[in-house]
Order: sequence, then C-alpha cells, then structure tokens
Amino acid sequence: MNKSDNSVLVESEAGVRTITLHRPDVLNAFNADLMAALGEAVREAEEDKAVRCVLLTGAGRAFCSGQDLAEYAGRLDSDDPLDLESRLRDEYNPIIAMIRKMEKPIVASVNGVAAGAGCSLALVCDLRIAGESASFIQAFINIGLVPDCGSTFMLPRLVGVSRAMELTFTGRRVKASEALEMGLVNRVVPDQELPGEAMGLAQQLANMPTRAIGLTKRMINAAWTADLQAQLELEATLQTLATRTDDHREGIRAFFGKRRPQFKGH
Ligand code: T3D
Repeated sequence: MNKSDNSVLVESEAGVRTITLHRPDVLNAFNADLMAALGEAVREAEEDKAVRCVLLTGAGRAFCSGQDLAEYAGRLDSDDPLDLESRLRDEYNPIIAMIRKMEKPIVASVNGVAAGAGCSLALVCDLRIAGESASFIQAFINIGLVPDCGSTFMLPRLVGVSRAMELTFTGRRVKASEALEMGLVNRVVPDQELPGEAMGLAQQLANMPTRAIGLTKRMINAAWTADLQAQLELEATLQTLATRTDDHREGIRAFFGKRRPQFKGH
C-alpha cells in the first residue's frame, strides 16, 4: 500500500507502515489538513492487522515544527481566531491518545528538529531513533504558550521532573547527543544512516510477537497511574491472554526445536 495526500505520505513494507509528515517548506508544521491526514493514517495503521509496526518521520530537513504559526497568527486578532481549545480537544488529543493506546509499536524516526507539538508527537511514540542533526525544542514557552499534545505527561516520565521543568521553562534546543544522554531518545545514528536504521528497527519489531508487544504497552501505560497490587493483577490477566496466542506456541516450539521462531503477530 502506497498512499499520499498532499500533507502525509503512507507506505507499507513487510509489516511496517511508514507515515511521513509532508509539508517540508514549513518544516512539517501542523495545519488542519496535516492533522486530519495524520489522524486518518494512524487510525488505518491501527485497524490494519497486516501492520505490525508504525514508523513516523518527517519529509525534508525537519521532523515537525509544531503548530503552523502562519495559519494561527493570520487569525489571531481577526473576527475568526483559531479556537485552540477545540482544535486540541477534537483534533490533536484524539491522535495522541490513539498513538498511546495502539497495541502495536510506533517508532519516531526523528530526522531533524522536533519543536512544540512536533516535539510532543515524537515523545508520545514508543521509541525514538534520531539522526545526529536532530533536535528537540519545547518551543511553546518561546511564544508564550504552555506545552500541549501530551508533553507534560511524557516529558517528566522520560527525563524526570527537574529536566522537564528546565526544558519547558526555557524552550531551549536539545541536540540529539544530549537527548540520548537524558533518555529522551533510544538511539542516535549518523543522519545518512537514519532511514535504514529506523526501518531496520521497525522491521525487527514487526517480526516480534505483536500481541505480546501490544499487551506489554498496555501494561506500561497502566503502570504510570497504578499501584503495585493493581499492576500485579493486570500482569496476571494479560499474561493469560498472551498464553493463548499462536505466537506464544510458536515461541515454545522454536525453543525446543532449537530454531528461530517465526512469529505471525497473532
Ligand atoms: O494547534 C494547536 O492548538 C496545537 C498547539 C500547538 C502549539 C505549538 O506547537 S506551539 C509551537 C509552535 N512552533 C514553534 O514555535 C516553532 C517555530 N519554528 C522555529 O522556532 C524554527 O523554525 C525552528 C527552530 C523549528 C527551525 O529553525 P530553522 O532556522 O532551522 O528554520 P527556519 O528558517 O526558522 O524555518 C524554515 C521555514 O519554515 C521558514 O519559512 P521561510 O522563511 O523559509 O518561508 C519558517 O517560517 C517556516 N516555519 C518553521 N516553523 C514553522 C514555520 N512556519 C509555520 N509554522 C511553524 N511552526
């Protein structure tokens, strides 16, 4: 499957669905069309059983520069200002929630700057692999806004409260090397190797037991707000579901057959 509307490119290869934000002239800034197309692409990836890993990246030299400030500023003092509250509630937040709830892995391949809501988008993905020239900016404060699209949830969990405060209060740029040190990204690779490395990681994940990854993601999400007892209960319940998958049986057979397992994702 290869699909493109103007603002998002969608490609499929061997269980990996690649979604590319595609407004390179404005560093892939979010306007209404891009958000709608991204929402549709994420929903399709979630529903398509053939998709076992999602790879999210940006076209050109940026991952995503956040809200389209030209679109926004043009209406700021007009009779028809952009209603950020309903835009967040109705358009952005459902996509963020869908990414966190999707029971398959989603990897951000951060190919350049990720700023504002673009930074939030990278943070809500499950894993982040970055090119050496990538950077992360909690840019909201630089224009007098507060973080949104999940940054206040994800950032302190990824880097700790103290660093999260510093990054959101100062709006400074964090280079890829520093992002790696603080646990903001999983891996940094030379820019020219990023597409291949990111696809390699996505394919590795797409060949894993997808149901077990999805259930693990559900548990790690739940652990952020649960106590130990609740988490132990959830582990017992979801382990039971995992034991009923074909991939579990294949894993056991492969172990005793002394061969590599061939997981099918169900
Ligand atoms: O809608 C909602 O309610 C959701 C709310 C979301 C809130 C936010 O996301 S707030 C944060 C919004 N984003 C920003 O404040 C970032 C703005 N951009 C920048 O600070 C810089 O562009 C970067 C640090 C990201 C990159 O800098 P640099 O020097 O590499 O590139 P540049 O020259 O600034 O940008 C290149 C072009 O992209 C330029 O256009 P031009 O001059 O070539 O015609 C620039 O205007 C355009 N561009 C970059 N970011 C945006 C943008 N155009 C519209 N909106 C942008 N966010």
